[in-house]
Amino acid sequence: MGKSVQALVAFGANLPFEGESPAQTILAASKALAAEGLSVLAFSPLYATPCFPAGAGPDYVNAAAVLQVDEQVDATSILQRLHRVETHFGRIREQRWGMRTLDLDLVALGDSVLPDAAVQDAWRMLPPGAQAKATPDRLILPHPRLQDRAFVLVPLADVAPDWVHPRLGLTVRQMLAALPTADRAAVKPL
Ligand code: PH2
Ligand code: MG
Ligand code: MG
Repeated sequence: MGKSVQALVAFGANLPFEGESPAQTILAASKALAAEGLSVLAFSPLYATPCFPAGAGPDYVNAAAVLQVDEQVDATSILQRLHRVETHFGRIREQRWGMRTLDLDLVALGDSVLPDAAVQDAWRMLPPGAQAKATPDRLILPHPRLQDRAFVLVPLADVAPDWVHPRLGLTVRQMLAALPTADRAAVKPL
């Protein structure tokens, strides 16, 4: 393997799958990544988090991982592998922000900005009202909502506190500190 980069992956689940709890599914999924050629460098503790948007379903279990991937491997290929693992753990409907047995989100790949800075900026700065309506039809990296979500940043701070957002110039630790205290406090170790 040549040079490698770190992929940051957010794990989420709020429905049981074949009798397994969301927490069990997330732990099993973290082990299943190896079969897709994705090696896990660090895996966070599990957290219980309130569903976003509030009232849209059961509370979630969330976690985060740092994967080591060869720099030759492109983001689309990583995404396909993550989707295969989701399918393996019963992910069926793709209703946006809907309930799910397993959600694996590629939130960042090294310091890549995809498809380009202007498009990442536009999606990141979308006003809240528009966020609920518009869905990007291609992969945007870093994930446009990364900086807003305590359920992503709290676990990410356990495994990649010093990763720097390539557009904001802020570390995970700094983005987390910028969130409302109540958002952070609502993310509880499981
Ligand atoms: N994922 C969503 C929608 N809402 N809420 C929490 N707490 N955690 C999630 O991972 C999550 C969510 C869409 O992927
Ligand atoms: Mg998600
Ligand atoms: Mg997803």
